[in-house]
Amino acid sequence: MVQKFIFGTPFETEAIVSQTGIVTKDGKKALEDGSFPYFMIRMDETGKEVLSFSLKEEDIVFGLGENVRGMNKRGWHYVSNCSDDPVHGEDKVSLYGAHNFLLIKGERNLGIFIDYPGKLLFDVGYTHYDELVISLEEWNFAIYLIEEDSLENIAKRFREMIGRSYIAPKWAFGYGQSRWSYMNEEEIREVVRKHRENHIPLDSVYMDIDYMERYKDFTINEEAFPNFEAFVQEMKEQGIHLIPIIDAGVKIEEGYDVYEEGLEKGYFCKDQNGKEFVVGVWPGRVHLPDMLNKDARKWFGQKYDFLLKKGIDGFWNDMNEPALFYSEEHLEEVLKEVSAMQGQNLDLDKFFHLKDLVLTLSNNEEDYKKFYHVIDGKKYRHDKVHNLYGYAMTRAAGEAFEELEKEKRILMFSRSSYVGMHRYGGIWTGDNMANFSHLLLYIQMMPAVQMCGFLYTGADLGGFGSNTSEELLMRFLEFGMFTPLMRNHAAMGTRRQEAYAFDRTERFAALIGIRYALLPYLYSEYMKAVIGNTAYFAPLAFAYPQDMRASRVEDQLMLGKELMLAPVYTQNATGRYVYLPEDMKLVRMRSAEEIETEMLKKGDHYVSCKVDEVIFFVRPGRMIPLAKAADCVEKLNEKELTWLIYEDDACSYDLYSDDGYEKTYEDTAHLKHVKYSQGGIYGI
Ligand code: MIG
Repeated sequence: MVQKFIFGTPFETEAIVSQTGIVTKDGKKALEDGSFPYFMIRMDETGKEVLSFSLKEEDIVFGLGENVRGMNKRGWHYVSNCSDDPVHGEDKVSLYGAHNFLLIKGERNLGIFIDYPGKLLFDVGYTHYDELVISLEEWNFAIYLIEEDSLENIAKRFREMIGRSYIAPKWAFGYGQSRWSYMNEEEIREVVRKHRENHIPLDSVYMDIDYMERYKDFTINEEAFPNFEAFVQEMKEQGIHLIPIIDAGVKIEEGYDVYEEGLEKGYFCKDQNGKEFVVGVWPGRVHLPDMLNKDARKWFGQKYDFLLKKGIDGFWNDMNEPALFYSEEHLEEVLKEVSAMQGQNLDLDKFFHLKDLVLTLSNNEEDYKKFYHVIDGKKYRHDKVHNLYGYAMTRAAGEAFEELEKEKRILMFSRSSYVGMHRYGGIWTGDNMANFSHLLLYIQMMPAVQMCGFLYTGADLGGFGSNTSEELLMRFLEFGMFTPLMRNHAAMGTRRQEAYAFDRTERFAALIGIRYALLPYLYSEYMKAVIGNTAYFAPLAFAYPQDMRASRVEDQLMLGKELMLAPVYTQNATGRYVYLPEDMKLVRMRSAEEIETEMLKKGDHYVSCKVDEVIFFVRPGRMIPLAKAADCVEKLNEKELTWLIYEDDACSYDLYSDDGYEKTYEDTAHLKHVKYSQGGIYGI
């Protein structure tokens, strides 16, 4: 059962696309007549009304998508406020996304979704351990309460409400190499050559901001890429897809068509006086396209055609929180104050004031209140709808692709997001660092992000913002090989971290080869999860709700109905403790061919896992297909599969397979029921 309570006049975010079967009530009235369940309204310390939910000692709170801390969000507070913050410490409260979905496992399970595009606080037992507090800037929102017979079914019901998740092309399940920045064709050629020479599988190379002419969207630096179209083609012939980045801001420059058109049509965000708002990002001064305005969105989406026409079939959308290095207005203020300090004796107070002052330049809250959107003829101040910007940018692209590429799937993922964007693209988890703790964060984030419909996801493997190590990259890959997006990405200036950059290149080749062996299974699970609104990754509580120990496990997760993963995420480990909620078969892979298995009993085990091995567990009655490793997805032989089977009793698997480009997703011909019994495989 789903109940929707409306308070005030909510902004239509289009997060929810199916209202079927949802009982809608007026929130205020429901409060008065006592039909608003679970929550109380109380005043907070500042005298503001907040929603309060009382938590029992044993309640677990899952959800909140892309966020810091564990799978169980209890004991910390989180603010939905899409932020460009590259330091994902435990002390943070906001990352790049706003995913206002909670899933409470308690005496009665409950799903909660708050549809509200502005800033929103979730205090999940942080101020008071027994209270969940939800606090909004304005009381214009809808709250959905979802009750079903299991956690799994609540999550499924929510996914039905928010609509089918974006479907990536199959090649985008191959391994991708990225680095900010590969400066020109030659560098990219070399990356590809080194992968191929070392038999490290590779399907894509990402192009960061340096492919553009001075960071201008929808341009190509012709010195670095003199014949871009031919280069795209050359790469295709080697099985490589080039994936350019697109930034939110449009450079202010006379003669630059995107700027001039946007200006002429009035498609950029304006200040309160109706003048185009100026902020600084990569290209220097830019305007922000009003992605929330239908016409502007359509216009911006069509711009991707510039690259589609050159043979490009994938993109990543960046800086769309939107990130602001500075606003012209505030920069002026700061510069004035700073120059007034010249020649002064800066004592402690003055010096720190100067330091703090400069820090107020980027992503300043006040700046987000200085520009406006025009949506269906009405003006909205940006901060009121802030969390929708990345969503709208990706929607611009997604809607354009449907029109421009009717037959073909286009890869698209974004940094910033809100629930609803999952229909147009996936997400990557932004600027992590090369820390073991960020590997754990990644493991913990995946089920939460996927509950919100973002199935095509992954983190920067190896870590983005600092120097990685051979060991850390291997461990990252050993979990990353299970995530739909598997991309190695690093920041400019960091140690090189391509799979051939370390001593044990053959071991990297073998590990990445395992991804390709697993690919028929992973792709099948992804497609079934998208079509059936089921979980690809899930916390153990979904599969073993009665097992309180399993429900509280923070470093293992379920993949489909078949596997449990228990990645190693600590330095110098040669194994780890694993909790098995039931008997399982341990699988240890050293390469696509070197596979070792062992039957293990329910309970605790110490399982060895060397730095260059991957382990996972198969559940009773289940089996999964394996292919041979290949250089790229196109070369994967999906006709000759072998099967990894739980044990010698009857096992079965529903295998989804299609050509990976077409859009006939729901054609039942793609699904085969495969059975194992008495030594034989049937149904394939
Ligand atoms: O301010 O384009 O998260 O993946 O490499 C940094 C350069 C801008 C942030 C993205 C990162 C990308 C980088 N971008």
